[in-house]
Amino acid sequence: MELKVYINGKLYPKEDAKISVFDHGLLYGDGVFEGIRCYNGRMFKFSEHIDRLYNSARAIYLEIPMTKEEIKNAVKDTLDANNMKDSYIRLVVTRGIGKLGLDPFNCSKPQIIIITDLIELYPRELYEKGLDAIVVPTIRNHYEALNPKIKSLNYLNNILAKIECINAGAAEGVMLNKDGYVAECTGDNIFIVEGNEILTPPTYAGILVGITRNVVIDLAIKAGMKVKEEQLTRYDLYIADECFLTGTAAGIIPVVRIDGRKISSGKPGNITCSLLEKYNKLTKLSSN
Ligand code: PXG
Repeated sequence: MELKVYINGKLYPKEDAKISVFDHGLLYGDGVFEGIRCYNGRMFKFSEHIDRLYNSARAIYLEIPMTKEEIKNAVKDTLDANNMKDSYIRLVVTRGIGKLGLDPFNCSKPQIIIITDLIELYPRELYEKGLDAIVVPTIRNHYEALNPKIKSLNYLNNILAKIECINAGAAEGVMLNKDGYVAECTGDNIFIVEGNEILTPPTYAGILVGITRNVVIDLAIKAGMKVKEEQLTRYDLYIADECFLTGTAAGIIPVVRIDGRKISSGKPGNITCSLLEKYNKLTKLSSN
């Protein structure tokens, strides 16, 4: 069956799902998005993703012409139309069609796009073996320039970092912030383990406040583990006992090497594996 894509209330076959070349989403990266998972017919942290979408939109002065409930129903209808139980959902809101020129106020109406497809960010075996990361030269956007809390269509900052890590032969790139502290990876948040403490950069480090990050913090606290949001340096990464990344597409993935230095024994750590197991259980049981 051919994939159907939702655009502004209608479903189109994949080949006919098109947006104008005058859409400011294309011309200027002017818009916002979410990546959401549906596991076995159950939406995972749906409200959290929808809330973040609306917050991103508000931050860029974009009014989404649908209620949160309407958007949720549109996502469910698109999944049904595609007969999909396990899916990666890409929900995009663009500024809409306008004239050439930056002015967003001449754009007619935001375009709402829902793609329900599959995504595999990292090969399966990396979940068992762990991945190699490097600290990339490109720093994360300054939060007073384009706040990383906004999940905008402007991903060049992260794409440049991705190019740098791929060129260096690494699977992921750790991005520092303007002060030289660890921020996050190109499409994932970062955690380290030191002794019995789990550490992750605070939101004021200038990061996307990942929904998976929040889920993992909750899981760890519930399991009686100690979690701290703390500014981290490259040194902290190098001497960590364990390291892992979190994100909607990746889930939890272990990191075993950073800038050529082995993390501990070079194998995924016990705390990482235990959190990964808890996370997998939770996604299997997830509901709204
Ligand atoms: N940081 C950045 C910069 C991200 O883009 C995360 C952290 C993790 O956030 P969540 O809420 O997913 O735990 C992200 C997530 C895509 C795609 O379509 C993008 C993300 C996740 C999945 C797919 O390219 N970004």
